[in-house]
Amino acid sequence: MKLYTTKGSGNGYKVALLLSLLNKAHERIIVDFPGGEHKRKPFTELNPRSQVPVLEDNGRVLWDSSACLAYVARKYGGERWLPSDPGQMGEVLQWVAVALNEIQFGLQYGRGIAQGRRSGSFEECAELGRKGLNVLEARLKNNDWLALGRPTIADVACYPYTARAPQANIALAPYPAVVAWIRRIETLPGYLRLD
Ligand SMILES: N[C@@H](CCC(=O)N[C@@H](CS)C(=O)NCC(=O)O)C(=O)O
Repeated sequence: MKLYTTKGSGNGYKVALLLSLLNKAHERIIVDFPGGEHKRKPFTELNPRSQVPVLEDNGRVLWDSSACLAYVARKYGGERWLPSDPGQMGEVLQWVAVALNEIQFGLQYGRGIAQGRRSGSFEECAELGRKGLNVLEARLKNNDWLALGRPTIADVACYPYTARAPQANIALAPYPAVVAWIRRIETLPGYLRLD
């Protein structure tokens, strides 16, 4: 299995984290972003969106971290990380939706602006990011995990850019349940360090 990612990509990291939690060997290929490798062939033939992560497994190519997480969880994780029961699957995926909305367009994009890699309104991103953090905090106040009372791809998807919120100049101190959840994820067997 090959995971195409780049240095510092939280989305690539999510997939690497799940593979590590599952103790699943894979080859990590670093795409040269400064050199623009993701914007030209052959990479654009793997992902027409010119983004990492991309996963290649047994001749199948998948792009977008959520699709990669769902694939790895179902193919190699049994019922544990993304169950096949429709209600349980829905419960997990609603949190993956938070990762793809408030966390990506709020915390991830806000971090990009704060670090000078992206243009746009930092305040608008920060506002959206805080909205996401409030939703996580409300859930995690009374629950150790985002869904099903155990770690699932919901936690994996939401973790990296939430943990990196301080790098986006968004303090986590007002969200103590989120901070405790971050520490909980970091003690899972097979946890892969986030840079
Ligand atoms: N929704 C996508 C977002 C992927 C994404 O934003 N990837 C970034 C790296 S973390 C990227 O490749 N950016 C390059 C670009 O958009 O040109 C996912 O979850 O995979």
